[in-house]
Amino acid sequence: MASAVDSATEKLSKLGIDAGFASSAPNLQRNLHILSAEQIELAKVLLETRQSHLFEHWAEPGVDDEEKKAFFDQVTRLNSSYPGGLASYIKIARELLADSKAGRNPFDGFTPSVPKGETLTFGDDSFMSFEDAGVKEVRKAAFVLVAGGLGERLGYNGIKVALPRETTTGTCFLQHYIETMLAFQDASCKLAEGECRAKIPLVIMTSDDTHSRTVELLESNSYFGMEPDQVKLLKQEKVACLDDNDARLAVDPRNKYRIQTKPHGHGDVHSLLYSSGLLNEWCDAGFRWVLFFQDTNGLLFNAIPASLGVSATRQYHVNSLAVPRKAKEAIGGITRLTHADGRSMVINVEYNQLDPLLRATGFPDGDVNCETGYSPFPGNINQLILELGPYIEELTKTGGAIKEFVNPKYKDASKTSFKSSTRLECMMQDYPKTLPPSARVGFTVMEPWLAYAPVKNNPEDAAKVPKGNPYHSATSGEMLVYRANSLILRQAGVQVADPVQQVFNGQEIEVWPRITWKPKWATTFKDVKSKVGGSCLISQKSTLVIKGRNIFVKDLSLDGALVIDAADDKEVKVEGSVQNKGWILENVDYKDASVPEELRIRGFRINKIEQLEKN
Ligand code: UGB
Repeated sequence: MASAVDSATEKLSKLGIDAGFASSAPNLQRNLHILSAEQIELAKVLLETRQSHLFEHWAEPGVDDEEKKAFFDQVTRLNSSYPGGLASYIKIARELLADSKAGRNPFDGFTPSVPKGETLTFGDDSFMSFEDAGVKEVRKAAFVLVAGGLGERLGYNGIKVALPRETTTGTCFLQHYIETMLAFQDASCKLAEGECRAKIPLVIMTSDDTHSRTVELLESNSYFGMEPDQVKLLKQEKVACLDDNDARLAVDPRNKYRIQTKPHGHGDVHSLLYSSGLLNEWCDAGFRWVLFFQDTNGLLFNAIPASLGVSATRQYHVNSLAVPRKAKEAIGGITRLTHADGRSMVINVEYNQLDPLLRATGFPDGDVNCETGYSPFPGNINQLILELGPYIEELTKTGGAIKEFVNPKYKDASKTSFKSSTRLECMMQDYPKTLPPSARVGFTVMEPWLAYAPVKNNPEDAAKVPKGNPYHSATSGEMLVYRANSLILRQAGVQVADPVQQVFNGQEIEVWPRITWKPKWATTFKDVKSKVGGSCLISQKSTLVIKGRNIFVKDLSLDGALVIDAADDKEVKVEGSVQNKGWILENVDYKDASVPEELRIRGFRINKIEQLEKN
């Protein structure tokens, strides 16, 4: 024992730490000699921040020593992955918890108003010229997918990016995203002067919940055609849970030698990008934009060329993509907030905060639709386009730290204890909160049918969505892809039949012809227009799958299923009349466990009865 005490005393004196520092935690004091110098320093941080309870149940030296070391491994990770370390996390938590207890509104002093942005109408001249500008720029863009969320609201057991975007071809979200980026890369390079070897980088932010399955999905599919070095994964760490208003770190109920942790939110993406060094690498390689997007919006890339064109033309440092929002829809509202002292910013107000903010600032009805049938505040779809230079400049000041919030569920009105532990959270769209007034912050509003079809709600919750509001379910996620493609073809002159109404998993929805195409066939409206012509007709029960690059559809009359594929260097003309029994949608119940989960959550599966397949 004497030698253990000597070894601890020696380490402490080397560290310049007073031997009495651990007297408030006798169980820790007895174990000091098994810890390394770094671990002792972290122990000191914990005691200084009043966390001695973490050691109350520590056993005598010799018992559970490996667990004690593992505890400090975890503390090391929690400390190094948070800007400013654990001491900073605990300090901020105390401040935010005190504000929350006092009922202080984070928007105190601010009045909301409806901001002005760029509103685009699909297919008109201005849309087309923004698309042209966007395609030129996109080879200078890096894409960042935040995919660390578990998708608790959806309740799906796999990772969300592996879900089929639509089940006609079974292409999963990640495949569709990557193939679209590769199509952008090709189209943009063709417009470059001289030789262009641009490779659009893709970063995927994962978490412990999604990391290994994302790696597996990429590796088992040869990165869906991207070069492996084009794709980088950055894993976010969870943050420590808090048990009370004094920010006492919560002991994990499953292991007394661990701190309980929970996700910190998608806002982590900024500090991870900053610390990875990628931003400077991109800057040195001539990249100009960073585009952020989420895991399951099958229509998001329809909006990218035109909105990137808006960013480039309007010289926006920040451009948030938005769609008209239905009151109470679970998407944030883009709002101008003006402070009594004159400060003003355009920022997302999250869906759970918009109604109370409006009620507190002279709008007694809160979050309601106006005469247009929509909320006057555009809905944030969380696709952000940031200009790289100003982004690096800002992160150099902040280290990528994003203003956090805390949302404790109190046991009662005294607000002294929580129902369960809480933690700090942050959102990527809060990035503009720290920007100086000179920053050019704008937003672009697109039509919802074109740009937004997220998969977030499980069938039961989707069926309860107020009538007229979007379901945000696997059912709507797929059906809206067919609707968007049908409407795009209609605008290009194809006679696409009207949809029929059908009910799947309790959700009444329009069923359009199941039309899909590979991104290499078309990523802009100009592409689509150049590849369809004459007098084409597609009936409601039809399925059309276009897989090749140079496929020209002319004078086609389709009533059934047609699948066309062609090598990239071949030109193919599709014309004439195709009629067959086609592919039929059959209802399945979401509770029917005999059906694979991916299908069950949609409420239908496709019975491929008869088709014409041309290769
Ligand atoms: N995500 C992470 O990568 N890490 C995390 O810790 C958490 C999430 P949700 P929600 O679509 O329009 C957002 O849970 O609550 C990823 C915006 O905040 O789907 O629906 C996750 O994998 C809201 O303003 O977010 O709200 C996913 O890709 C609104 O715009 C993404 O973050 C809404 O999305 C979003 O996670 C929207």
